[in-house]
Amino acid sequence: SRLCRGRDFQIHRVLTAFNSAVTGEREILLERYLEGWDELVKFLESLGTVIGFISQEVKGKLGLVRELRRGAPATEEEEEGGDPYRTLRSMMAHELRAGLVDFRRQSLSGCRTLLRLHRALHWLQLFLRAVGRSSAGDSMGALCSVAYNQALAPYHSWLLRQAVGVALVALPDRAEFFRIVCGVEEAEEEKGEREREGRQLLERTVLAITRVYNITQEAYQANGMLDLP
Ligand code: 1Q0
Repeated sequence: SRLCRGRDFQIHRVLTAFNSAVTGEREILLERYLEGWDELVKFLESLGTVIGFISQEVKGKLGLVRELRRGAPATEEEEEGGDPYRTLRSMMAHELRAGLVDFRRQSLSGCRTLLRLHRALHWLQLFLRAVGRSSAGDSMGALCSVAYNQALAPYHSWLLRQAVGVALVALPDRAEFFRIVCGVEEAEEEKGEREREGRQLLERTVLAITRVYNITQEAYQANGMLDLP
């Protein structure tokens, strides 16, 4: 039912995960990064079957990175740090060293897989920022597709772009969106206050996501991996 939508989703868990994903040395801790996505998947799953192919896609990518992580023994050079998939940079170094990154063909590397999530995070950053600045009556579908066209559509086939267009009808409206962000059913007279809190939470989440996005972007750029097939 509509009231149950997003019940398990907690935006503050997204905020905590992405905030704690960044270390003092501007490293991205992969497990925290993936946990941020786990929480976003809960939101997606609450939107129902039309969106199902999107949450399946995200879960598939998350599962793949975790599988690589479980299967990767640290080489001698890496021994000290232990887990080569601990941070984004260590994953990149490890996969480059092990010859797992294919620059010409599609592969199953963590680098190319996480790049897909990274581009999706760009979409999310643009979308949530637009939601935070929206006013009553604005269409979430419209905000969503503006962000999609900018951040993700350039990487998607024509067919997929049509499917995404269809999926957008499953988006909650603005009021419900803020209800999900705030986590509780509000009384009519508390709506203004709730929305103010919701906006603040959104703003902080956008900041956390932006920081993670920028650091990740730098790492991909530094390794010439922004176009990995
Ligand atoms: C709010 C939900 C609307 C989401 C609309 C955004 C469009 C997403 C399009 C996803 C298409 C998935 C189908 C598969 C695509 C792959 O071909 C593609 C490339 O991978 P590959 O292996 O073929 O090279 N994969 C991707 O591009 C990954 C894309 C994943 C998109 C995930 C976006 C979902 C974000 C969800 C978080 C929503 C939470 C918002 C609310 C939080 C605050 C209340």
